[in-house]
Amino acid sequence: MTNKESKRYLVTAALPYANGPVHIGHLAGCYLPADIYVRYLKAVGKEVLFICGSDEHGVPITIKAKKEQITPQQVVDKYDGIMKNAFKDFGIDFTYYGRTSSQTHHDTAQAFFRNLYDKGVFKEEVTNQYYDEEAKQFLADRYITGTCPRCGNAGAYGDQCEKCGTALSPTDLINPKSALSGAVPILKETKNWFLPMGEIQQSEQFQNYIKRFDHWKSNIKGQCNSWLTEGLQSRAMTRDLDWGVPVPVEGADGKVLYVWFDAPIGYISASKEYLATEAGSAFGPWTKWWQDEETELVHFIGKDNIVFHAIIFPMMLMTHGEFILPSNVPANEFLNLEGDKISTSRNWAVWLHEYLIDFPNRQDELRYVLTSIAPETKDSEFTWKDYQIRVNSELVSIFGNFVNRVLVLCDKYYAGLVPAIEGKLSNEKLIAAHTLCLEQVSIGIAAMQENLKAIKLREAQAEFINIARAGNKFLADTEPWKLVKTDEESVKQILFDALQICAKLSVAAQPFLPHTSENLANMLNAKGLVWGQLTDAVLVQSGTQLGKADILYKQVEDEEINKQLLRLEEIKKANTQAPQAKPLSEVKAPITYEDFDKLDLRVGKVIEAEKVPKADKLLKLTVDLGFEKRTILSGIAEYYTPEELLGKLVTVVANLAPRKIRGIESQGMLLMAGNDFGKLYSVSPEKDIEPGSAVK
Ligand code: B3M
Ligand code: ZN
Repeated sequence: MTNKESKRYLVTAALPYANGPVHIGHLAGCYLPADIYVRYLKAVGKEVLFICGSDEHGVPITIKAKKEQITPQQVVDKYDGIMKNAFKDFGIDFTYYGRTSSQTHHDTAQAFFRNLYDKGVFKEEVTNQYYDEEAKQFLADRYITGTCPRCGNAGAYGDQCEKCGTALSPTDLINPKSALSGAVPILKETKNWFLPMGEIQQSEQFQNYIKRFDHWKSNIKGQCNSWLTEGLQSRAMTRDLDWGVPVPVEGADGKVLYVWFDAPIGYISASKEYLATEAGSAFGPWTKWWQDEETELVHFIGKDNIVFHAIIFPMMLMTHGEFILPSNVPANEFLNLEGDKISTSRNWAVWLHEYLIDFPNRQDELRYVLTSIAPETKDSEFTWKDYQIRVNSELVSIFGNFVNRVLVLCDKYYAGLVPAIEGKLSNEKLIAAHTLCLEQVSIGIAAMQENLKAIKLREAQAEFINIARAGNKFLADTEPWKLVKTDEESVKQILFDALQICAKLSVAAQPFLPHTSENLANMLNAKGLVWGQLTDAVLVQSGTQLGKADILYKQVEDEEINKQLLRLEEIKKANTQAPQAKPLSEVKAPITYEDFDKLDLRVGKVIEAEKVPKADKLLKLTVDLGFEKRTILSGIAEYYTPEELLGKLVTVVANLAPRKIRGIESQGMLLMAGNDFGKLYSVSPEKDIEPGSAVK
C-alpha cells in the first residue's frame, strides 16, 4: 500500500471459476476479507467500487463439462448463479458481480490484446507444445499434469504448481501426462503469442513498480522476490483451445486468449459493464477507477493467484500504458478442513449452500469463525469443534450475553426505555469499574480501526470482541441486578452506559457481522448510526424506546456438530473406497474354468497386411499360426498402419467360428486392449516366441 491517504478504492476479489459451488476455503481466503475491508472503507467514508464475477473460461470449465457430460456454456450458466447467490447469502456485498462470458468482457479483452499486439509487445513464436494424439488436442494448462521442477509436487498443472505457486509451462513438467487420456503426450508445433516477461522485468517501469512490494505482506513479497531473482520467462498469452475469447488477430484461427490473460481483464470489463448501467452511473466513468492515479487498486486473492496478480497482470497493465497498477495484493494462504486440504473433487469441503441448510440464518457465525482463523499469514485449519467453541464461548457468552443482559434489565426496570441519568455513580468501586470499562472500550475501538486499516482482520475482529468483553466485565463488576435494590440512580447510569456500548458494538460489527449489526440496531431502535459515532459518548438518547430483546446467537449444540462430523467421515470413507470400486467398464458375469478352457488362444505372426477398400476401419491380415496361415479381418485400421503390423506377434482366438465380413472370410480374431477413449493396442507376447504357441 502506498502511504498516502486515498479517497477512492477499487477493490477486487478473485473471479472464481464457474465450475463448482463456493466453500469455506473460498470465503476465508478471499471473499470475506475483501468484504470486511470494503465495508470498513465505506464506513470511514471512502468511495469504493467492489468488483468480482465468474471466471468462465479456461480448462477448469471444459474439464468440468466433460465430467458432467454437458457443454461448457451449460457449466458456467449453472454455477454462475449458484456462486452469486452464495456470496449474497453470506453478505458479500459486491458492487457488481460480472461474468467473463459477457459481450463487454469479450470486447474488452480482445481490445486489450489488440492494443499490446499493435504495440509489438508480444513475441510471435512457433514452438513445440504437448499434444494428445488420442484426444487430438493440444494440452494447455490443466489439461496436462506432471511433477513440478521447482518443488517436486507430483500433481502440478501445465501452467502452475499450486503447491509452491510457481507459474509453469507444460514443457517444464517432469513426466508430463495428459489429463484427458492419461497418455504421454507428443510434441507438435504451433504458433502462439508470448509476453516477454524477462524483458519487461528489466524495464525501469517494472523496477519502479516492484518497490511497492516493500509495503505488502511478507508472504507475497517473499514469493515475488524469489521468482524475480530466478528471472522470469516468456509466457504464451494464447492457447490452442476451443473455449475462451478468440484471439483477435490474423492467423489465429482456433486459438483463444490464455485464461489468465482474459480473467483479470474481467475486473475491468465488469467495472465498465456496471458503470454503464443506471445504478452504476453514480460512480462516474470507468476510466476514473482504472486510469486515475488517485484510485487505489487492491486485489484480494488466494495464494495460488499471487504470480498472476502481482506480476503478470501488472505487466499487462503497464505495457498497455493507460492503467493504474495495484497498490496492494493482500493474498491469504489456504484454509484446511479437519486436518486435510479442502478439495472440490474429493468433496472435502463445507459448502456454503449446505451450511445454510443446517444452520439457517447463521451466516454471521460462520463469518466470525472464518475471520478468527483466517489464513492471513500461514495456512490455517477449520474444525467443527473449534467452530462450536468459538461461537459458544465468544459470540454467545460474551457478545450475545452482554447485549441480552442489558436489554432484558432495561426492559424489566424501565419498560424498555433508555433511562434518564444524572451522571453519578455512588461509590469508588463503581467509579473505578466505569473508568476501566470506558478505557477498555476506547482502546478496543482504536485498535480495531488500526487493524482494519492495515487489513489485519483477525486482529481487528479480536479487538471488536474485546469491546464486548469490556462491557461484560463492567456488568460483572457492578452487578446492577443486585444494586437495583439499594441504589437505583447508579443502576440507571450503569445501564445507560452499557446501552451506549451496545450501540457502539452495533456500529463496530458492520464490517464483520453485518446481519448482527442490523439486528442489534433494530433492538436498540438505533438504526442509521455511523462509524464516526464510535467515539461519541452518547449514541442512544434517554427516553428512546428500545425494541424487543431477541437473542443474537443460538448456542451450537453437540448434535449439530456431530452431524457435520459424521458427514465428513462418510465422505472420507467414500473417497478411500472409490479407486477399486470404479472399473473402466462393468465386469461381466463370472464364467467357470471350463468355459475359459474352451477358448484356443495362439500366438500368430502377421506376415501380410493391407487395407480393405472402402472400409475405413478394417485391415486384412495374413497371420502365420505355425501350423497354418489364416486370413483375419481386424477393425484396427485407425490405430495401426499395415506397415506397423508386419512381422508383429499377436494373439489370435484360433477356434472362433469363421465369419464373412465384406465378402471375405475371417478365420479368427486378434486380441486387443481397449480403453474408454477407443484406443486399441495389440495384446502381444512380451518376448519372441514361435507362432502357434498357446496362450494360457
Ligand atoms: N479463476 C483462479 C481461481 O479461481 C481464477 C482467479 C481469476 S482472478 C482474475 O482460483
Ligand atoms: Zn511446485
